[in-house]
Amino acid sequence: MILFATNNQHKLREVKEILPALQWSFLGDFPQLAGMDPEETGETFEANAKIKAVEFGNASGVLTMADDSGLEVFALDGQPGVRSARWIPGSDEDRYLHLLQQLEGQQDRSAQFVSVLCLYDPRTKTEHFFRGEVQGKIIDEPRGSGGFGYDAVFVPDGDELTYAQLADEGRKHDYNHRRKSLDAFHDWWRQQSN
Ligand code: ITT
Repeated sequence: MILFATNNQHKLREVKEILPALQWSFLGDFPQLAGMDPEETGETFEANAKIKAVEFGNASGVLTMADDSGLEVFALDGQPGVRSARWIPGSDEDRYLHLLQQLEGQQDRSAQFVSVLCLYDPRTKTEHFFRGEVQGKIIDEPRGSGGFGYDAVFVPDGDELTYAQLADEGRKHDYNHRRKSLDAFHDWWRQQSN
């Protein structure tokens, strides 16, 4: 059993969809973790994923995985990056509209989504990292209603639809950066069990 430690219900749903065969537990299964929301003080996805995995792992005592993820936009020097969830106050929609505003008149629309998973074992105090990246571009107008975060404005390379439209069609995971980091973890996990 692995605790997937996230307060983000969209991530939780994606993990269940992507790796349904693994025995996951979630924060709601551990009353002692209620209300915990570690401060993400790191400057990298790795550092923040580790902060979350270690804090929840030590508090729960079980094998724990945390995801730190975000959108890096090249014309904005990698912003919003590790600050994707809290770039500006407000809703996901406020944040992606802010992004479109920042990119007004900008020719270079290239961007990438990154997901870094940290798996932490509180018994041995060791951790492992798994990374997934998807390159793509930011479009001018939001499209689609599925998914979350910046999904409505990101089109992965190799497709014409946004992540939100792909999610509407049940196809976001054909690309999903979180699917890639979870695949990397799953390959490693199966090797460990052999
Ligand atoms: P936890 O820390 O509790 O897991 P969080 O939402 O605070 O939840 P992060 O700090 O990792 O998680 O921030 C991730 C943000 O990056 C998320 O809120 C979105 O704005 C963006 N993001 C990550 N993955 C995304 C995806 O698949 N689609 C759209 N936006 C995504």
